[in-house]
Amino acid sequence: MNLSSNGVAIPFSPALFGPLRATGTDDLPDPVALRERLHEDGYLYLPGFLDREDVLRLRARYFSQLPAGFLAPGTSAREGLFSGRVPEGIPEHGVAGHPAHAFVRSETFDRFLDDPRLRKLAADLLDGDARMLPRRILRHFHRGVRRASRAHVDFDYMNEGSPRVVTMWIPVGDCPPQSGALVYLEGSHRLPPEAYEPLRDTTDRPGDRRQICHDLEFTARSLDRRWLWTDFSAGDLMVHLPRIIHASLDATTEAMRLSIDTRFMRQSDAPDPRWLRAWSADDGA
Ligand SMILES: O=C(O)CCC(=O)C(=O)O
Repeated sequence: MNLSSNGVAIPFSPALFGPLRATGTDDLPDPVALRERLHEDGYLYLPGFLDREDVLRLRARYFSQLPAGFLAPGTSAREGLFSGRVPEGIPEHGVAGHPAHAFVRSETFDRFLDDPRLRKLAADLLDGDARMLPRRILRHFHRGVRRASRAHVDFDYMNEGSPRVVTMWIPVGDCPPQSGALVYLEGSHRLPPEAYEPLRDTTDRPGDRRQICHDLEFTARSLDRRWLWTDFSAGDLMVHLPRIIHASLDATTEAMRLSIDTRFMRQSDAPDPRWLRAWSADDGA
C-alpha cells in the first residue's frame, strides 16, 4: 500500500502499522467491560455497529447535493466517486454556501445521528446521562488535495470544558486506508502531553500549536509506537478518548472519503462553549 498524510509518504511496514483491535457488536460486552476496554486501548472499534444501508443512504444524500461535475460521469451519488475536478465557484468545504454547511444543519443529518443506540453507547461509556455536543463535523476529502487530519488529540481543541468526553467517528462509506482512514497511535492516550510537545515544532502549519505533527512516520518513530489501522466498512463505528493521538491518511482512491465526527459528554459536565454551535469549517474551533 502506498500511503501518505498531508502529502508526506509513510511506509506501510510492521514497524509503523499494526491492526486496530475490534470489539464484536453482535454481543456487546456489558457497560463496565466496554468502559474498561475503552480506557485500556483508548478507542473502541465496533465493526458493523450501524446499519450499512442507513450509512450509504446518508452518503448518497450528501453527495447528491454537490454541484454537477463533482462526481465521476455516469456514477451514482451513493458511490461518491470523484470526477477529478472540483467545479468552479464552490465555496471552501464546510463554510456557508458549501453543501456540507447546510448538510450538518439538515433534518436528514439530525435524524441519522439521533440514534438511540449511539446515545446508549455514549451513556454506557460515560457512565451517566449523555448528550451529543451540537458541533458535529462532516469531513469530505478527495484525491489530489493531499490534505488530511494531522496527528492531534481532541482535547487540545476542546480544552475549555470538561475532559470527560468521548468522540465517535463514523466513516460514511467504505474507507480503506487509501481512501483516507483514521489511524490511532497505539497506547498514546497514556502519554503525558510533555512527551509529544516537542513534536509540535515539526509542522507544516506554523502558528497552530494545537496539532502535534503532519509527518506520521516522524511521529511514530519519535514516540516509538505504531499507527493502528483497519479497512473500514460503511456501518463501522469508532469511539475514542480525547487524549489519544490520531490522524488521517490522504485519500487517493476514486471513492471519496466522507465521515462524521461527533462528541458526547455527561449532561452534568461543563462543555467547551465552542462546541455548542453547529459546525462551520471557519468557526476557528
Ligand atoms: O476524520 C478525520 O480526519 C479526523 C477526525 C477526528 O480527528 C476525530 O474524529 O476526532
